[in-house]
Amino acid sequence: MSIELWYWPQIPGRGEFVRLFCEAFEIDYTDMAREQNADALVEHMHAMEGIRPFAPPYIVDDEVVIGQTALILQYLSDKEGHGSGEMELDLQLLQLQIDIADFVEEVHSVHHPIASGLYYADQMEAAFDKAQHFRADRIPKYLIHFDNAIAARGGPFVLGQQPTHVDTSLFQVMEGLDYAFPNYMKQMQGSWPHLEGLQGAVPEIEPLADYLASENRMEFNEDGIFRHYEELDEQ
Ligand SMILES: N[C@@H](CCC(=O)N[C@@H](CS)C(=O)NCC(=O)O)C(=O)O
Repeated sequence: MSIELWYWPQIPGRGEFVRLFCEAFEIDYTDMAREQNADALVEHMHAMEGIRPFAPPYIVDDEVVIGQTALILQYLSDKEGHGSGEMELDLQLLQLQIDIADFVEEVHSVHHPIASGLYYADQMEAAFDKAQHFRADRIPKYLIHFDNAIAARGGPFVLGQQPTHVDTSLFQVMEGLDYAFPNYMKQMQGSWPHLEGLQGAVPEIEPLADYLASENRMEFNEDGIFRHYEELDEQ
């Protein structure tokens, strides 16, 4: 049965982390709000009873409803048999996926440092200051952390030769940073060689290559999480 993915239809956002995993591992899913619209997503969220996800993305798998990107990926990976087969290692993969979620939140807070309910134009000054710290401290701290995780087993993926949900997510992180901070990422090229290796290896996972070349693959844009504003990428 097809899994329902519910996510905002206009942006790649956090939904893309779920899509990439499903596409790479050929998990059948229906992108509900892209087939319908954003109103359908809002209606669906409000109609749910019991313990509900706080925000999209979430999935519906028959009776099971799960929110939080990291948890969705862990659930699907476990269910479809794409984990390591060892509980401790699977938990470490989840740990990395939660690190990625933390980083994604920080990426968003660069262009929305004061409030996510305000427009970027209303918080540009704070965003400019925040971006300088983000580029100088936070990007290298996180990327070196992820690079070390890949290096532990020699790459190209975190588990070595076997790709997992962490690899498809790290790929999206690197693509997003290249889009949002092209000057910075160019200047820092070679600083995280294992991550760069992973970024080259993930698109070679065959079903994913087809998806990435298709029109279903959504471009980054200035309504999403990874946004390109020249002033935030000034060197
Ligand atoms: N920690 C959650 C964050 C979910 C989240 O912030 N979703 C955004 C879209 S990417 C949203 O719609 N947020 C609504 C809100 O925070 O009010 C995850 O990783 O899935």
